[in-house]
Amino acid sequence: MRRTGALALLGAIAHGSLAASESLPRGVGPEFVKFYESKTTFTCIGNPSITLKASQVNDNSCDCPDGSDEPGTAACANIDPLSPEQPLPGSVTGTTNTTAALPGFWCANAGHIGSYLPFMYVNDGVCDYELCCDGSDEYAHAGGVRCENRCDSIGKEYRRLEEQRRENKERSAKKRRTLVKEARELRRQVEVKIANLKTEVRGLDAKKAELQSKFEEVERSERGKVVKSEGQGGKLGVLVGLAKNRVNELRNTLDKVMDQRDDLQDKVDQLEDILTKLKEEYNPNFNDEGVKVAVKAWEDYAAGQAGEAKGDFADADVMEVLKEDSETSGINWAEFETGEASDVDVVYNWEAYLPAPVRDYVHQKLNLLRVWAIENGILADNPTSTGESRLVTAAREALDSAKNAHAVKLGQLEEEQRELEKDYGPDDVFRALKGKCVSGEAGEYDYELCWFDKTTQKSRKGHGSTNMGNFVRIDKEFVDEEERLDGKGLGKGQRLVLRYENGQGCWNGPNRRTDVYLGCAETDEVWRTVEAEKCVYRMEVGSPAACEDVQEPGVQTKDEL
Ligand code: MAN
Repeated sequence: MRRTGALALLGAIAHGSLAASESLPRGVGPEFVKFYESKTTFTCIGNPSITLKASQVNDNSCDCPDGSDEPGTAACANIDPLSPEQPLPGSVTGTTNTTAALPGFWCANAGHIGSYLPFMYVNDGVCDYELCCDGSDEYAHAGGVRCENRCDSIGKEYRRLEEQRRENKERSAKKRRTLVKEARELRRQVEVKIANLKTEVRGLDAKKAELQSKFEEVERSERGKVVKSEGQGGKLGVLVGLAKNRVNELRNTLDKVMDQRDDLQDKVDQLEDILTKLKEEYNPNFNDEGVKVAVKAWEDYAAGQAGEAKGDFADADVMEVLKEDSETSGINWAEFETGEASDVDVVYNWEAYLPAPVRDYVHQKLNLLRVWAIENGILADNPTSTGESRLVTAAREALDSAKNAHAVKLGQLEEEQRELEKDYGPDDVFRALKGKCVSGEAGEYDYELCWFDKTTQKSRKGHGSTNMGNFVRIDKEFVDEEERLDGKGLGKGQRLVLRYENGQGCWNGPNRRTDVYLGCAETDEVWRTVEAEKCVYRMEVGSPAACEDVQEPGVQTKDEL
């Protein structure tokens, strides 16, 4: 079996190629026929100054520096591009340091596909069916080898596989067309969303502007009103303010009295301890009248204390009284401070009883008058920062919420616009895959690719999962890999590569990243994942989205009709 790499280098020539005719020297490929037509002489292809006799062609002696006089033997094999590095040590002819004019020995392979075989394999005693199914490379039967022509069966199998590949390609292309259709619909939906959001944003723009001018107008017109301060709001409001202050004062005083009481109790306890000790430790035999009187007095005091009912109020009750007033304890002052119209509000509210057009007119006129009075120093202006009227507050809050709603919608609009402009590959096809994931196992891990989101490594031993990168962009790269029989490979050519970067940090290294190479397949599938270098992963993934559309030119699909 020969090096399969030779396949790539030689390249197959199309079906139905011109087979070397009887009169042509052996091994001449169709595109070189013109150099070998003369019956008398031969001119070296790469060295036209050298002309040989026709009999020197294929005489098993390398006469042309480019090897073109030996298209059908291995005599010039050492200048074959697949030969070892040149010039070979000890090369006698000195012709080895040249470029070969011919790509190899031409096997016509009738019934299959003609191809070139490296000269060094001509008559080497091995049948090279991979490239030379007709066995013509072993025409000299070196070592008694006879290579039968197998082109019929090899060609048949090849065509069967080709047909299978073509059908697969067609099915994949069909799936791709479906994906493109889905992507188009998704794009349309985003466009509709954008249009709607634009309308909403315009509406909110207008509303914001309207509320802005309303707020400014209200603020201007309210400047003339009596402004609230704590406890205002008519007589009741004033009373509430005073009562709240008074209660706070009493609470503070009670707090201080409780502290004093606790200090005094400590002192009493200390004195009682001293007297108890005196009673227990004095010597009654010393007839000290003063001590005896003191002890007797202490005993009377102690007896009286024991009989006395404790008139103490419970400390818990006092603590309850000392607690700050709030919604849940004491008095909820807020109930009295808000919700009640001020005397001034009442005056203003009389307008509400007027018919609407009159009310607006009167309100406007009065306000204008009031503003005029303020502006001309007749009425006092009231700083809004300390006591904003409820009307102004309401107008400001309405404006703020319109501003917020506007900002939120604008954010959504910008996000959708970004989404629309995102690169989803040729024909926008990958838009249809967004949000979907596909996974496959390798070694001790499951590897998951979430399209346009992230790649993840999941331990099958239950050690959790690791982010291997977040999607950044689509690139293209040229790959050159052998075709695989199961079709699950990248093959050769320009391939789309999805870059996922900035994943979880690698111990003592950079953040993990993944290059996702895409190949054409009928279904989404992770073919293989390898850790090319530490924490740098390479995934090979098949997807119909990565296929070329093999639709014949001029043939319209049902969708397009
Ligand atoms: C984990 C896995 C490996 C990686 C090492 C780096 O074991 O994510 O793929 O090489 O961490 O420490």
